[in-house]
Amino acid sequence: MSKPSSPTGTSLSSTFWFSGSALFVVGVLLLFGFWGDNHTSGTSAGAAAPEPKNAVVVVETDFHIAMSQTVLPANARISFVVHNDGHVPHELIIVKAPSSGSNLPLKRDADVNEETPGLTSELDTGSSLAAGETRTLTADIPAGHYIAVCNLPGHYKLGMRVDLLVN
Ligand SMILES: [Cu+2]
Repeated sequence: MSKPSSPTGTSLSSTFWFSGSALFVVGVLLLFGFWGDNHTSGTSAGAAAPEPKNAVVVVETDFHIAMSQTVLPANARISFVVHNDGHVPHELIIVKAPSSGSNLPLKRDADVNEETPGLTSELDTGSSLAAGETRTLTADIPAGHYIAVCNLPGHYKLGMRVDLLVN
């Protein structure tokens, strides 16, 4: 009992975590804002309305996934800015699943079985992100219920899953 998990310690660390994530979100939004300015100034026609820029910030830690939005627009081009803020590699997949994210079918090594019929993958980082790495992926997702998962061995069961509603 030398290291009690005091409520003070918990709230302190989550305060740090939130401020770190908030800074990262602000940085990404600035990045997208600047990019948008440069992009629109390049078009001299001026008639075309700028497309809405849907940027979803995904911050992965050991072992949690935080997303800036969990309700997403259907059939819209969405940029997922995935950042690994943990100390070990993480990946991200988004699969369509009929039910809640906590009971996906697993393989023997506790990975989500991505071959399960009905678990259509809409996004996949392909390889894992190293600690500190950021990767941007775009997807155009049909309406439905989805689950974002880090599917490295055991990470799903450790809590790296988020339910998403696309509508
Ligand atoms: Cu992971």
